[in-house]
Amino acid sequence: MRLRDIELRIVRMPLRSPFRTSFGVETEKVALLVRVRGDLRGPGGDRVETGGWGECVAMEEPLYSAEYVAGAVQVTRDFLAPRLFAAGDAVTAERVGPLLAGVVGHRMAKAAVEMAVLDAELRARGVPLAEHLGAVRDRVPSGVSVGIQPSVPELLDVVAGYLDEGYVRIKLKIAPGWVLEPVRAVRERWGDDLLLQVDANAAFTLADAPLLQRLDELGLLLIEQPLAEDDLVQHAELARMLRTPVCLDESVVSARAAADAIRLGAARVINVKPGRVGGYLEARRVHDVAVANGVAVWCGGMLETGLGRAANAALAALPGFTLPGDVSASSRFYETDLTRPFVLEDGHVAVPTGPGLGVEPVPELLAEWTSWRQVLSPDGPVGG
Ligand code: NPQ
Ligand code: MG
Repeated sequence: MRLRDIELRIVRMPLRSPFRTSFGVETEKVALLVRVRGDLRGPGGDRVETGGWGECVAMEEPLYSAEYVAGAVQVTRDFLAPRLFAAGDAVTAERVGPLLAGVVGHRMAKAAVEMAVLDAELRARGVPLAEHLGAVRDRVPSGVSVGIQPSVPELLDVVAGYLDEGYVRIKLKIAPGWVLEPVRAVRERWGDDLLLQVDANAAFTLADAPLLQRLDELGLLLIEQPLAEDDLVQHAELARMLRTPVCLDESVVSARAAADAIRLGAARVINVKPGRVGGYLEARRVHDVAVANGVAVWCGGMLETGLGRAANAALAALPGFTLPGDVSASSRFYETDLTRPFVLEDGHVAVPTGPGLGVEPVPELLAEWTSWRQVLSPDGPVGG
């Protein structure tokens, strides 16, 4: 396709309740949305106009990863968009990665642009994203990520609420000082059949191995990202000291990183987040590498709006996604979602069936929640 313009929007959405992790507390979701418009040659040779949506999962501050919203805006405006406009007619979702490869890193920014181009192409062709990616399911089992709570009784109340709603798997956020007591309390209250796992968001070091070994008796599905993002070798060392499978999130920034982690013995499970690895096409390659090595994957979450949630549901429907992911209902984080809401039905989220993402922002909500916008064109920024 040929891109006519790229609109960037920062939207701010209230969270239903604060979400505390080992790296901070979030009370509001800030998302950078990318809207591309352009045209492509239709089946009859005529030019067909199309448009697509992308969502950048970078947070406002660089606490989970090095990327952050203002940086993503700047790199998109100054380095990514110009490369795509310069490619003229030759822009396809498959080509976005190669066209942007000269820019080092900034995977979340690149992922959002690729997602928008992919959505635009698929909408023009009438193909759902799930079908394009190779999905084999029409709904995906839904897990929920539970933030660090002020006390164990409050944690038990929050978990009870999610189980009543039907979530099929519970993930507890852990941090120094919030490990054994909360996890043991949840295990004792609901018994051995509860699918339970923990996520440390890189809060520990190898010196904490004796503490983490005590989780072994609690029958967890996995422990996610116990050590630092760039600590693959130490993750491998820790994995040898634990019976609980080590799952990597932050460390897996590409299919190559996934292959390295598997080879080193640093990951028996991988959390796939499309933004973190540079897009849905690279996410599928992470899936393929894992499947080829007998490693289970599941789809992570970044508090996406309905746009990213739709795409994550499509990805999670691929055959190698054998563990329930963090693709929750919209109501997990939002009173009102930007798109039609994703709901929990029998513990599952339905994979959208419409062309492309299969969902779009509700215009009034998009207008209400947009705090900043700028339109980029081949001649440079327009207004803003
Ligand atoms: C994780 N997500 O798996 C992340 C971390 C995370 C669902 O646990 C705003 C935007 C706040 C993205 C907080 C879940 C966030 C965020 C935590 C991502 O590690
Ligand atoms: Mg994580």
